Amino acid sequence: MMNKIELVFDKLWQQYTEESPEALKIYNLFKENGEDNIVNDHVAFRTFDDPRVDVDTLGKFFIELGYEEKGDYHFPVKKLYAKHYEHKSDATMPKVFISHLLTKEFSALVQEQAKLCVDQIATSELNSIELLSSGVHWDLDYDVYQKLLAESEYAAWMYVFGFRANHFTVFVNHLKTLKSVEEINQFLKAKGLTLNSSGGEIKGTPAELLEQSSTMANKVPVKFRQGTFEVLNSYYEFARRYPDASGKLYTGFIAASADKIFESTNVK
Ligand code: OOG
Ligand code: NI
Repeated sequence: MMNKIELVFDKLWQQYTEESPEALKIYNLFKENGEDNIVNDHVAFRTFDDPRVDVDTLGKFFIELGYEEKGDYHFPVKKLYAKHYEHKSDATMPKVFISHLLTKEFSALVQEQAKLCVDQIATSELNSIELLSSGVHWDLDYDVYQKLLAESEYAAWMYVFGFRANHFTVFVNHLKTLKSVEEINQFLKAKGLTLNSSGGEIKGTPAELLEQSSTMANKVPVKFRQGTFEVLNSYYEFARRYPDASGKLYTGFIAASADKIFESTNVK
């Protein structure tokens, strides 16, 4: 029997793998390679800074499930802010990384669009954890998408995909056959997959206690008012953690690395 939290993550995983089939393909490649215990390091969400849906508002759903706030992160160039959450007592539960777009630092168009999007969400949906996998609540317009894209890749992604897990992350420490991020990267490239190479294929170092890599998001067809267009959807991430001086595995995130991981959904 799955508990409440497991049910929430299971639903998010089903949605993620349906909407991002490449993640499921990689998961299955790992299984075929002998990995029978693929553990998630973290699950990431994106949102707008509108107080009805911002980081703290989504974070509250996890706090109600026994999570607590741990670290926060600033991304001044991308104009994003994020927090990470960890389960208070069950270390096997994935960490949660939630970021939001600082809409006020963008044009009136971005601010108005973000507000229009959130205005479409019913109050009952705003108050339910189901919001996390509720997708878009608004009609998609390709011109709006392109205008948002011109200002922020993140804003455009959020407009097209809305509320869902942006990505799941394999916890490399728990793998048996692929023991390092480097080995995973070689494995994926040999299978013809494309990695995010912004800032190098491996983000972070053992000295920083966290190494990460990710695939580039793959394109999926999306229906807009004007017709169907291909849009970059989502990626899969791999994280290896190292123990700190006290011997405890580092559980935080590195803003400089995360900054590059965000670019896994970049069009350009
Ligand atoms: C999140 C990017 C950052 C990490 O693990 O550093 C991240 C996103 O693309 O929404 O996931
Ligand atoms: Ni991540």
